[in-house]
Amino acid sequence: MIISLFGYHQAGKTSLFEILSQRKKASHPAGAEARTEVPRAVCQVPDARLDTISSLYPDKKKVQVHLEIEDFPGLASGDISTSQYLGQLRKADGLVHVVRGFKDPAIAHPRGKINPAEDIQAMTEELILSDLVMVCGRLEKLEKDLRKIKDTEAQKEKELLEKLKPLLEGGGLVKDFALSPSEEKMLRGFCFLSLKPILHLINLDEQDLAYLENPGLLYSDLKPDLPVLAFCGRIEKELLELENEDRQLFMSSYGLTETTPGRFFQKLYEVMELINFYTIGKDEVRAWAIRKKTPAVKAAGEIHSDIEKGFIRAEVVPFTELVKHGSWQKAKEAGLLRLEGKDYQVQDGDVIYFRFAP
Ligand SMILES: Nc1nc2c(ncn2[C@@H]2O[C@H](COP(=O)(O)OP(=O)(O)OP(=O)(O)O)[C@@H](O)[C@H]2O)c(=O)[nH]1
Ligand SMILES: [Mg+2]
Repeated sequence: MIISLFGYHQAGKTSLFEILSQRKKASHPAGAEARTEVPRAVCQVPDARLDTISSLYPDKKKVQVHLEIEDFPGLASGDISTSQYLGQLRKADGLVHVVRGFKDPAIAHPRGKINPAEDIQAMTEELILSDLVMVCGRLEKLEKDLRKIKDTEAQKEKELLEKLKPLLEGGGLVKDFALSPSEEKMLRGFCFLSLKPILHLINLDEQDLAYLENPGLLYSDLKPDLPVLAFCGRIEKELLELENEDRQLFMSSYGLTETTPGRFFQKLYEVMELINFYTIGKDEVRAWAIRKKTPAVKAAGEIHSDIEKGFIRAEVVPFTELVKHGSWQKAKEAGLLRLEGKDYQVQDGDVIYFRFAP
C-alpha cells in the first residue's frame, strides 16, 4: 500500500517522512533523478496486538505491517493540475496532506499567510480541479469518438461523466458522489484524487504544542468533520537524534506521552478504513492490513495468489480468544475455532489459518 505525503512548499513533508520512517536524514535521490524521482520509505506499523501474539510465540519472527510512504516535492499555490508529479500522486492508495501551522517568519508560505483551514480548503479545491480537468478532457474525446462510431460503453461513460462534471464544478468531491459498483469500476482508471482517502496533518509551532491533541481549539475555522491530526515536526525531528533514555526525558519535558507514528497510523487506518488480521506461520507471526469488509478469499490473496486460488476454508480465532487461552491450539481445544468460507468478511483482529489446495 502506498501513502503519499504532499502539500504546499515547506510545510514539513520531509520532516514527517523522516519521523514516520524513523530516519535521521531522508536519503533523497541525487542529480538528474532528483527532479523526477519521489523518495520512498517503508514504515513498520506499530501494533500492540501483534506484540502480544508474538509474546505467545517467542521462537517465531515478528513481522509488522509494512506501508510505503512517498515524500512529494512541495507544490506552489495552484500548481497541482500541471505538476509533473500528478501522475504519480494518482497512484497512491491514500493521501496525507501536510499543512503548515508553524510560524517561522524566515520561511515564506506559498499562499502568503499561515492558515491551516484555508490551506486545506485551497488544496481540496485543487484536487477537485485536477479531477475536473480530466473529466472535461475525457468528455471531449468521447464526444468526438461517438460522433464517428456508435459505442454503448462509451455512451454510458459519457453519461456518467456528464453527471459527475456539475458536482465537481460545484466544489464536490468524487467521494461524495454515490457510485454504484459498476460506475465505480468504470471510473477506476481515472484514479481521481478527490476519491482517495485523505488525512490532513498540521505541522504545529512548538509554542502551540498544548493543542497537539485538539488542533480545532487553536484553529476554530477547521471543519470539525475533517480528518485532521497535529504533529510538531521540529520537536519530533529532535527526538530522532536521541537514544531511549534521553528520548523519554525530552518527551516528558514537553509533556508528550506518545510520538507521532503511533497516533498517525491509528488515524490513517480509520481514514483508509483499514483493519489488521494476523497469521501464525511456521516461522513467523505476522500482521496484514486489508480494507474493511474484505472477503476471506481476497484476504488470502494478500498472503499469496496461490492461497486465494486454492482457497478452501479460513480457520478463524479472534485475537481476544487467542490471548485468553494462550495459544492457537488451546483456543481450538476450547472449541473457539470457526470455519469460514470465501465470502466471510474478515474482522479486525482475526487470527487466521487459511486452508487451501496447492
Ligand atoms: N519552526 C519550525 N520550523 C519547521 C518545523 N517543521 C519544519 N520546519 C522547517 O521548515 C522547513 C521545511 O521543512 P521540510 O520538512 O523540509 O518541509 P517540506 O514540506 O518537505 O519542504 P519542501 O519539500 O521544500 O516543500 C525546514 O527548514 C524545517 O526546519 C516546525 O515544526 N517548526
Ligand atoms: Mg520536502
